[in-house]
Order: sequence, then structure tokens, then C-alpha cells
Amino acid sequence: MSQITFITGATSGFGAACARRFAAEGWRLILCGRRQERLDALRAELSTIAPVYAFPLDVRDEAAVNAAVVALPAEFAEIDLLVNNAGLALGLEPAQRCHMQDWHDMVDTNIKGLLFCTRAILPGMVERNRGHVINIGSVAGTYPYPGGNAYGATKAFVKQFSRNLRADLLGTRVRVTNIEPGMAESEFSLVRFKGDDGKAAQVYEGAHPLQSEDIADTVFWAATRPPHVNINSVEVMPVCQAFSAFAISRDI
Ligand code: NDP
Ligand code: 8X3
Repeated sequence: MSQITFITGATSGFGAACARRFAAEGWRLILCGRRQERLDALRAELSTIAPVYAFPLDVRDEAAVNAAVVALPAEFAEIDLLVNNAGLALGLEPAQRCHMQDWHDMVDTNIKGLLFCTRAILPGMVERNRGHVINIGSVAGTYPYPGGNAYGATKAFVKQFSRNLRADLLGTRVRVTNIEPGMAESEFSLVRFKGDDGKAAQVYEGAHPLQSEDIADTVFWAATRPPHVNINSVEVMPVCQAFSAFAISRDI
């Protein structure tokens, strides 16, 4: 039987690219996200090449996550790979001007949603002594930048949670990886700027950002190493992005 991957946030960007990549490689897909019509379109596109089970799910809803995992059809129940991809950044204002609701939404999705999915799926992996959790972190979880405040902090959580999972899973064959992308073109900036497509386009203008397929390629690579190899983390940036010096304010 082919392997099974459960991909959260499959309706766009990295998640949709992962769905296409894993389908092309013969995996069975469990796909979720909030937008039903996107899921329907992806199911229609991919079910000609791979078995697809797709359903709407808001990862912030703990009871819905648990119910969805319990309700998986038998042929999709033994998940080999969880890709904790659903996530978002909201706003780029300095912390003192941020909207509290944006912080709630990022914590609820990027941290709590990832915890709910992991907690629902991990016991089965441990019981089968087989499985892999790939979390989508970010370079923002390591390197601070102005306006990154709560978003970067949620991804720092993902980094440390991934490492702590490795500690807990020692003695099992369950693997954990944190993939930390830099600037990548997707709906990420459109969401961050709340539908302002001009602002979103500016982020990528004149640059050569990563594409969702680059991240899908990295996820697939990490998932297909020999079973004794655990890729702890992968930090991946476009060549056009790097670091700059510490900022110094000389007038305070
Ligand atoms: P997109 O906005 O293109 O995709 C985000 C996906 O997450 C969508 O499928 C969306 O689906 C889903 N999602 C958001 N909130 C929820 C929710 N509450 N429940 C279920 N699904 C949800 O962005 P990316 O593909 O770029 O982002 C994917 C991940 O990669 C995120 O975790 C992001 O933080 C991270 N990342 C992105 C980078 C970038 O530069 N693009 C760089 C580093 C990390 P729907 O709206 O249908 O629910
Ligand atoms: C997304 C990358 O640098 O826009 O996680 O925060 S960045």
C-alpha cells in the first residue's frame, strides 16, 4: 500500500504544492483547509493520479481536529506523514500598534492548531512505531525583523516544539523535521496585508523569491530519507535574500 500524508493548509501555497508533489510520487493524500471550493478543485485535479480524502477543517478548532482524525476512512487512517503547514502572518506593524486579534489568530493557528493536529495524530504513529511529523516553521522563528513580533515568536515555538518532540520520541521510529523557509511567493503576503494585493505584490517585486514547489521539494526530500535518518531542520532562503547588520539608533 502506498504511504499516506496528512497535509494541513492544502488549499494554497506550500500545502497545495506538497499535495501535487506527493500525489505525483504515488502517496495517498489527506487534505484540509478552510476553503471548501479549493479542496474540491484539488480533489478533482489530483484524484486521477492518487487516492485523495479532502475535508474542510479549521485547525484552531480542537474538537473538529480530533473528530476529523477519528473519522478517517480505514484506508486513510494509518498516517505516515503529517505536514503541519497551515499558518499565517497578520500585519507588519510594530508591536505597540498591532491588533490584539491578529496576535490571537496567529497564536491560535500557528501554535495551537499545530499542537492540536500533532496531538491527534502522534499516538497512532507511536503505536505503529512509524511516522514523520514535518512542521513548517520559518526563518522568522530564528531571525528577528521589524514587524515580525508575534509571527516570528510563533515560529520560534515551532522550532523548539519540533526539537522537544524529538526528545520525547527517542526510542521510537517516529521522525520530526522543522522546515524553515525564507521569502516565498504564495498567498502569504496577501493574507498578511489582509487582501491588499498591491502591498503583497511589492514584497516580491524585482526579487526572485522561493516558489511553493521549492518548499514541496524540500518537504518531499526530508520525508524520503532512509528510515534511520532524521532531518532535524532545514533553513532555506532564496539567493536574493540575506542578513543585514544590527540596526543602531543614534538619536536616543
Ligand atoms: P498561503 O497563505 O498560500 O497558505 C496558507 C494555508 O494555510 C492555506 O491553505 C490556508 O487555507 C491554511 N490555513 C490558514 N489558517 C488556517 C486554519 N485556521 N485552518 C486550516 N487551514 C488554515 O501561505 P504559505 O503557503 O506561504 O504558508 C504555509 C506555511 O508556510 C505557513 O505556516 C507560513 O507561516 C509558512 N511560511 C511561509 C513563508 C512565505 O514566505 N510564504 C515563509 C516561511 C514560512 P484556508 O485559508 O483555506 O484555511
Ligand atoms: C515568512 C517569512 O520573512 O516573511 O515566514 O517572515 S518572512
